[in-house]
Amino acid sequence: MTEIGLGFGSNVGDKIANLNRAMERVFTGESVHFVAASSIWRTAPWGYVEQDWFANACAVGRTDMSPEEALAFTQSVEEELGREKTFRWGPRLIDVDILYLGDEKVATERLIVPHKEMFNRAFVLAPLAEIRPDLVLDGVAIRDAAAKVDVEGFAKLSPPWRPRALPSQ
Ligand code: PH2
Ligand code: MG
Ligand code: MG
Repeated sequence: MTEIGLGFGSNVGDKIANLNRAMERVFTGESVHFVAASSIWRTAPWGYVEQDWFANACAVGRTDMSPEEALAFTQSVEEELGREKTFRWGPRLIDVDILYLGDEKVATERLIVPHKEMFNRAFVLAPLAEIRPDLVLDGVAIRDAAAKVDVEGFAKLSPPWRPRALPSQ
């Protein structure tokens, strides 16, 4: 099994509930075993700024999925939650992005791993630095990358998602 890092975002509807539902869906079942989740953050919209603020979180788990399988899986979670197509960087009910998958390097039309833009995105780096500060991707530690980005308007909104306790026997 290798570690998978995932980024979650939502700026439509009940944003916090959407992130919690997505993490529930990702970590229930055999595909990805839960390791850790960040707090849920309020973040300023990036890219296309004329839209509502986002709720963002990151989580890590362990998986045997290939990059392509992981992409199909994250897309199925987005579909199940009711994501509809908008435009690039536009409003979305749920976005589940693969940030990294072990030390896999993928660059196809459909998928780039590690996530190409994550080092420019405070809404990924701030939550990821809570749970994986020492992780080094492309030669840069997440802690150092997170220290350099602008987190103006960011705030922690909600504690980390966690798996339900198993019912006691
Ligand atoms: N996602 C985008 C575009 N802009 N801004 C924030 N703050 N958070 C996001 O998750 C986000 C964004 C497209 O994926
Ligand atoms: Mg996406
Ligand atoms: Mg995204």
